Amino acid sequence: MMLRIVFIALGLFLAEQAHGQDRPWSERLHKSLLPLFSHLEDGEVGSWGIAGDSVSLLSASYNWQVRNRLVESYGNAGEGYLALARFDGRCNETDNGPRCGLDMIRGPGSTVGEDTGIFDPLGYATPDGMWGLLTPTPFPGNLSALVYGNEAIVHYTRRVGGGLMTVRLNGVAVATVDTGLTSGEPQAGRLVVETGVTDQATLSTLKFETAGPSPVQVNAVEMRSDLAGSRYHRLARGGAGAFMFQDSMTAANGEVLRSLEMDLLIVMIDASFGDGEDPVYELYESNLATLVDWYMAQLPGVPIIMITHHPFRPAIEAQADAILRIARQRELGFINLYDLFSGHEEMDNLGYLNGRVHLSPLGGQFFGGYIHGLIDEAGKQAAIADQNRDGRFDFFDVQQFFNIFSAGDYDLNEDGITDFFDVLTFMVAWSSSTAE
Ligand SMILES: [Ca+2]
Ligand SMILES: [Ca+2]
Repeated sequence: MMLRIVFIALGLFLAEQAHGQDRPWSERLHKSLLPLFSHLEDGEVGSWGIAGDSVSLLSASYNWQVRNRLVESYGNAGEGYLALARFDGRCNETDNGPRCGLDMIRGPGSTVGEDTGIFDPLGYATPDGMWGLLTPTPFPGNLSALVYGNEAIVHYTRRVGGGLMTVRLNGVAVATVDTGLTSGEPQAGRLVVETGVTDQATLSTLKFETAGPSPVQVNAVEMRSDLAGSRYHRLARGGAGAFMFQDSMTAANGEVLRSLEMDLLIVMIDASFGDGEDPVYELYESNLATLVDWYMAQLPGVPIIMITHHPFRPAIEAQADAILRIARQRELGFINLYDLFSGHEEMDNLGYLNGRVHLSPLGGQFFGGYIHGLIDEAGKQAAIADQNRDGRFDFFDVQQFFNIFSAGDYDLNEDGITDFFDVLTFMVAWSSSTAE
């Protein structure tokens, strides 16, 4: 009886926290974060990605800050999926990531795709429109990538006209791959290379070479470690809007995305070409809904959190409303960055912007810290609430908690003793998780 009263009181307390404004700060985060944080809290690999635009691409931005904080808390399970396209692997003092991984040495006969703008035909075969291409003349085309991790997964495209490729690890040939198909649409190819490295500080060199008269398309390297912790996949493309991303809706890209074994996909995509006229962007909502429905169909069981942009231009407000509607209709997670500031001027005065749109390193710190704070709190609560790890929050979790608690030692709040505050920690987590 006593417990029931406490639960009801907690429910009322939490209801009081609901926001007065039209757009909430966030919604359904607990449910969305349960798979990721169950894995992280249980000492396993938590794999997650962000499908975004330039705000989720650049080195100074929020995404690397979220990645850094999760790695700091839970460990580094590898640097994840990173395209070979125009990325110089910078990691100086003002850049947050992605460490120095995937620095490229481009040999003769190598071309890489743009990291911004409309997807080109080679880019249709990748989730972010980015690619590398090796052509056999005038020399055997080659390109090297410096990678971290004990496992490097080479993502390439199999297509009609694709040629043979030799893959070298630190100079030694480890595989020859046939990237050709006799007919049909391009397919996803995936080669797993064990690097022999056991830490996350040693770089290995992967070299891709044409081994015949035909070109080879290599798109990205996915870096994995066998350590527990966070593994972040960058799936963003500069300037790409909801309509432009629809070029990535292919069977091959669905396969690539599934192979990343994500526990969470974050979607944060602006309006751009094909979404209508600025500032109305009348096609944005339906285009984004189409894309999100495709992600949901391709990634069954993978939660999605939709995030609005910071208010760098007036059109972001209508987008924030559209994103909220899409998230609610599909019971997805939602985070609202739009209402944090009054607009460009306020953020600029705080030093959070780098030009008109993008985040400065300070802005990256702020927004990364803010998003991490939200997901860390909700994710940890979700992992506590789902005591029996069946992916649901219900009374069986309460039962499980009290079974373990009454057996004597259950220091949930990690203060060294088992007492009523551990009960409270559980109840707050459970109430917050079930309240969504
Ligand atoms: Ca449960
Ligand atoms: Ca305790």
